[in-house]
This record gives sequence, structure tokens and C-alpha cells, in this order.
Amino acid sequence: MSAYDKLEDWISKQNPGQDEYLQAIREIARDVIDVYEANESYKKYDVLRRLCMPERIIHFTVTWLNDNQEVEINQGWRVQHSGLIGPYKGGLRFHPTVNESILKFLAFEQCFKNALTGMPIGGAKGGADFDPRGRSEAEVMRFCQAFMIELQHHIGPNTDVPAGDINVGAREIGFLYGEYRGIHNLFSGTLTGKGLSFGGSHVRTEATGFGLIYMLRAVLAHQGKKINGLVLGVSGAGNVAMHAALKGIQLGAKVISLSNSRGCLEYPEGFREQDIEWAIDNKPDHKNVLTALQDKIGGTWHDNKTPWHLKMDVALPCATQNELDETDAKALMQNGVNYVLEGANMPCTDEARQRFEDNQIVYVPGKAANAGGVAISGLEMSQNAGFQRDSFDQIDESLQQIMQTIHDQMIEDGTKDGKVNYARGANIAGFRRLADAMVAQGI
Ligand code: NDP
Ligand code: 2IT
Repeated sequence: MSAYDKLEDWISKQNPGQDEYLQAIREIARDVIDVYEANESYKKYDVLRRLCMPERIIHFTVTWLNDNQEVEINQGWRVQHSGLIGPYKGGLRFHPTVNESILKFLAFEQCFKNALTGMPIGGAKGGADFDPRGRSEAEVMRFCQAFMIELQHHIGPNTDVPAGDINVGAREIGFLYGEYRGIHNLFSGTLTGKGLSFGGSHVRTEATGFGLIYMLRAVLAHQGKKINGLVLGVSGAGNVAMHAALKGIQLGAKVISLSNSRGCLEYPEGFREQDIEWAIDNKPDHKNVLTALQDKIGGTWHDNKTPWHLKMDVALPCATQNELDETDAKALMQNGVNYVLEGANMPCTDEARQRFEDNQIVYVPGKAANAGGVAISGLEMSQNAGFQRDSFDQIDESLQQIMQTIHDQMIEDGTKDGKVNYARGANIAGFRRLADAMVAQGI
């Protein structure tokens, strides 16, 4: 049995039925197994198997009252995967599909992503199976408060610092933070993504989407190319998608799609900067921002479709895990796609990723391409710790530098026989940092 097969056998037995978690582990383990095998200390300290196990999983019940004064019950979790290189750090997701496997995969990936930023932040993820769709603001607030009553036992500015993710944006972070502050009588950087008036950082809202485009620019520059005039297909219509679209347009690309769980809005002329700005500003007022955008500017709606059947140079999946499968990968390649950069976490299935790699399509995994969000969270933590605030331009400049540095680490660890494999580079660079910390800290 090869070392990889042995590991695969062991992790499958440890995590039965947890498909997303196993998928995330396999993708990383395949890339790093040779590095592991070649290092006696890594083997002696059994670092690979240990990195595949979360340090702690907290599972709790969230009980709250809806607007009709009826009792509602949800499940909440915090997966604290690794605190090796800093306080646990990662977002909170509220979505009916949330379960332990999804949060475990997200927490695992977060450790490698956070390691790639070069900052002292460990990896975690949390959330609840709460569906905010159709809920009043008062209900969302009460849910956030009830969720925090449980979560607050396990977090703190040097212990675990949550942030946003799907359906957890500035509004929810505000409610969560208010409850935390109320309980602890403490103004601290225990959450990131806070409002600018109470310790939030400039550029945190924009960071993931902007960072994705800065990464695209770095990839293109490495090939001596420019972003101007390229056709970008974006999926999703949330925080990451909208800010990726905005920065893409600002840098001269043409963005031809956005999407949500109901379908895809195609706009072949390319959205204008003011269209996206309008959608960002008006999102809270619209249940379906894409319907509102189409009412305003036109375009073609494809019911129950993703954008991957459209012709584009660059695919930017920015919605959710496994939203781009092998069939989509084939369609994209038939239409001449050259670059796939993941704004979401693990949006490409393993088979899709394999297709891209086999066909020399540049593929940059989420743990590198979307690391801008958590990187600016890291800067929010240090601004909070120092009771100081940097300007928008300073932070935007730092974001560009961080994305360039992550790009360069991937080139360093992912180049073989003159060919660049960004995914391999990201996995090896993140793994080395975590594994070295594990060896140094002993058993
Ligand atoms: P938002 O809640 O702002 O937006 C999510 C978008 O994805 C919405 O358009 C939503 O459509 C769509 N979506 C969600 N679930 C599904 C699904 N099951 N099928 C199809 N579409 C879906 O979240 P974010 O933009 O913050 O997050 C998007 C992705 O980026 C996630 O993978 C997240 O983990 C990742 N990410 C986010 C970071 C951040 O800083 N926010 C940082 C790094 C990664 P609908 O409204 O119809 O559900
Ligand atoms: O997936 C992610 O990197 C996030 N949702 C952001 C995490 C953070 O702590 O800012």
C-alpha cells in the first residue's frame, strides 16, 4: 500500500459519510504526500495524519423565538481545526445546507489559506443550519444573539476570532458583536468584519473579491499578459462575487455574468461599474438583487443555470462548494477558457479540477485566490490590538502585496520542469508552514 493509500484508508474510516471533508483532505494530501515522505521529522511526528484531525469541534443548540413568538431550534457549530500558528480564525456560515462535513472541510482549508497569508492565524470555521431567507431583521438579530450566547464561551481576541461567510455579512457581525460585547463588557477584536464605526477595517468588505482580481492580475503578469479586455464569467451575487466583478471592471475587464441559487444573469455587453455599485448598495433592500438588476439594465436570465455554459476567458466561481463540475469544466474548455480562479471555497469538484490540470488550464485554488478576505481580517485584528486604524489606500496596498506574495509562494513551490501548478504550490507552501510549527511544538 502506498503512503497515500494508507492515509486515504485511515481518513475514510475516521470520517464516514463526510464527503466534502474527505474531498478537501484528498486534494491536499495528494499534493503534499511526497514532501511528507521526504522529511524524517514530518514522519516522526506523524504530521499529516495529525493535520487531518480538527483539534476541537463544538456543537450546540440554538433556541430562539420567531416573530410569532414560536420556539425555533437550530444547530450551531465551531470547528477549531488548528491553533498551531495563531488564534483560530475563520468565518461563520448561516445556510440550511450547513452540516459538520461542510464546516470541517472549510476549517481544514482555512488552516492552509491562513498559513499562506504569512500571518499568525490558525484555522477554524463555524455556523448554523439557520436559513435567513424570508426572516425579518428582528428575527435575524434574535438568532444572532442566541447563537452568540453559546459561541461566546469558546472565542476571544487571542483564542478564536470568527468573521463572516455565506449569509453572514456586516449586519450579522454587528448583531453578533453587540451580544458578545454585552456579555463580556469588553471592547475587543473578537470578531472581524465589524462596522467601520466600531473597530472594523477599511477594505475588509471588498477584500476577498478585490484580492481575487489582484491574484488574477499577478497570474497574468507572470505570463507577461494584462487583464484589459479579458472576458470574466462570475458566479454568485454576494459579497465575493460583487466585489470581484467591480474590481475586474475597474481594471478594464468585461464581466458578463452573475448568478445565484435560482439561475444566472448574462450581460454580454459587460456590466458597467455603476451597475455593480448600485447592486452592492441596494442589496439589503432586495430579496433578489439579480432580478432587481435585470429590471434596471436588462440582460438575459437563465433559470436554474450556472454561468459555465457561456464563453469566457476567465471563470471566477464565487458562490459555493462544488458549484462547477466536470461537465461544466468541459463546456468551459470547449468555449476556450484559459484561467479558473476560485473566489469561493472548493467551488470546483475534484473531477473538474483534474480536467483543468490535465488540459493546462491555469487553476488557482480558493485557499490562495480568496485569501484576501482573511488577510484583511488579520490586519483588522492587529489594528484592534494596537487601537489604531489605517487608511483605505494603505490597506488596499497591503492587500495587493499580500496577494502578490501568495502568488510568488505558489510559483516557488508549484513549479516543476518549467510548468506551474498553482494548486500544488499552494498546498505545499501551506503544508510546510503548518508541519514545521507542529514539529517545533512537539507532541
Ligand atoms: P454571500 O452570502 O454574500 O453570497 C453567496 C452567494 O452565493 C449568493 O449569491 C448565493 O445565492 C450563492 N449561493 C450560496 N449558496 C448557494 C448554493 N447552494 N447554490 C447556488 N448558489 C449559492 O457569501 P460570500 O460572497 O461571502 O461567499 C461566497 C463564497 O466565498 C463562499 O464559498 C465563501 O465560503 C467564500 N469566501 C467568502 C469570504 C468572505 O470574506 N466573505 C472569504 C473567502 C471565501 P442565494 O442568495 O440565491 O443563496
Ligand atoms: O473563507 C474565508 O476565508 C472567510 N470566510 C473569511 C474568514 C475570516 O476570518 O475573515
